[in-house]
Amino acid sequence: MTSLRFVLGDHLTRDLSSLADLGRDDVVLMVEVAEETTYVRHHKQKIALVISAMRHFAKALREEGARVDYVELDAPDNTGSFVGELRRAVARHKADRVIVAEPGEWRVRDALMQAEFGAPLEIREDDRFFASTRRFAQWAHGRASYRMEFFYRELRRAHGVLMDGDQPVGGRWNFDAENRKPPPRSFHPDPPPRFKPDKITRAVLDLVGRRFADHFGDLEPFGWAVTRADALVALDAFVSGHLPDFGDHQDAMASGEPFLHHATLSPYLNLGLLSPREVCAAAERAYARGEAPLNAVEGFVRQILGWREYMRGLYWLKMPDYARSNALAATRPLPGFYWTGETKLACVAEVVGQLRRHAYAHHIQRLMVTGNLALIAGFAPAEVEEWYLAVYADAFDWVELPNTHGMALFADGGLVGSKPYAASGAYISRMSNYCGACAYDPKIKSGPKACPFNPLYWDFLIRNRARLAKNPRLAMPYRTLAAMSDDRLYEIARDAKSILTSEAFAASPDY
Ligand code: FAD
Ligand code: DLZ
Ligand code: SF4
Repeated sequence: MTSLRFVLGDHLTRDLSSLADLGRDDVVLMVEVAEETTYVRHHKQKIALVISAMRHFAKALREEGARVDYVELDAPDNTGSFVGELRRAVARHKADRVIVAEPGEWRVRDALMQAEFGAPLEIREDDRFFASTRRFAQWAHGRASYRMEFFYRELRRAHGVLMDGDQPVGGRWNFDAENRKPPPRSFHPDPPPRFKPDKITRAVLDLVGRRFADHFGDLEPFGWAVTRADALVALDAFVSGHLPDFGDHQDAMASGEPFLHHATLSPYLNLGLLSPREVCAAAERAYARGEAPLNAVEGFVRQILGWREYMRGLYWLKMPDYARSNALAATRPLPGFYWTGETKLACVAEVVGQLRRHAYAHHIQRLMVTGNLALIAGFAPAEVEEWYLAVYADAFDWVELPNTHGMALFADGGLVGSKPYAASGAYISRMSNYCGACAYDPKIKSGPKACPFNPLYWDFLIRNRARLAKNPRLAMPYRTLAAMSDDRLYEIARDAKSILTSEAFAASPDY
């Protein structure tokens, strides 16, 4: 009996369910395929990260004695798709079954389930998460709304994370209110560790440079960890160097400082090089030893045990219809500057420039700069989502989609968030130092010098009045709007129209 253990590029974990009972006659199949590298035009560093991590994982399996069949992108007979490569491999090894852990994307799971390979397919639960998709569905069943906070509390209780008996450590579940401080005047935390490319990574960098030269972003310098050992070094560096300060300035942004006290561990978690359990356990240990305060540790655990699990549960509960919803009927094409970074909006230029260099931006940059602009300007969700999926090293559909579609764009009509994260320039000005170097002024409300976020914010509320005015969390801005003079309303409409129809906001034909 030979079973083919199919390991996907984001399943790089030795204790994966599909590898748990790996037998001597079994073959582990890993494939680099054109379809995955080009279904969106991924950042060059993301392709290099995934492929190099795959090659290192295959090497580690071989060193352990496993039979590994690894198909490289340039292999002459490579069919370019998961289904094509599975068919070839079943025939090559005369396999009598194929075993795979649940793919992370609906697209891939659907393709595998629809296809014939010449052997039956067994899909096993991806048990690297705290909660199975079934558990989330049970929790969601019969609820009128799915609030992350309640799912998070349930998981903390179930897994005993930051618990004191049946009560939360410190007597509170949530320390968010302490985690919203603006950036201090001088804010230059150490950047995360970078790892020198070895021979395997160098070969991958050559491959990516050759085949994906027209994709977004700089390929080098490339400093991501591509092995579990190096990802563990990154985890240690975060826990000792940044976790203590993680909470206080979690929402702050600073020019020239992409990482601040954020973990930059999401690519490693999403690829499987680190497990969410070990990352949360490391944070809890730091708290127990008195090395990090509770607001920081709870804030960090909330991101992983809370948001990450919740987003995955919601994705699998609602797909595939979820991706097609467009609750605010947003249809404008994405402007070319999301790709080029060439814009007078200093905050957007900063984030896109940083993405080009690092394939990384932190949560508030994603939500309140590029996400907020896309929301209030009304860019089409599918185009915005393609952008987020392409430009981030950590982007995989199951986590990118609910964050973009739900949290940032409110395209799901309020499943993820109870109100849209729409904000004027005042928010960005308070939480960053970007505005000082901008051609616009966040304090000016109308006219050519006004920060574009200002008229667009009010125009968004006016455009969506019928959909949003009854939302109790938006009562205050709608009251402000109701008290505005006709002249002020005219200015808002005039300025928003002039921004949205300007050449600067046109879609780029190159993308
Ligand atoms: P930290 O701020 O240090 O947080 C620690 C960890 O918590 C992260 O590594 C991540 O695993 C987890 N986490 C934090 N927030 C979230 C969240 N909202 N959802 C899921 N996990 C979370 N995250 C991705 O992993 N992939 C994506 O493609 C992705 N796309 C996003 C798109 C938008 C529009 C928004 C608003 C958020 C998106 N996020 C995504 C969530 C979050 O921004 C990133 O996980 C985080 O910025 C990664 O950087 P970090 O490791 O430094 O995170
Ligand atoms: C993102 C990605 C890329 C760029 N390339 C590959 C690949 O060549 N082979 C592979 O197995 N996986 C790759 N991936 C990750 C897949 O897209 C990911 O496994 C699916 O999105 C399912 O979650
Ligand atoms: Fe961004 Fe407006 Fe500030 Fe310029 S003034 S950096 S556009 S928020």
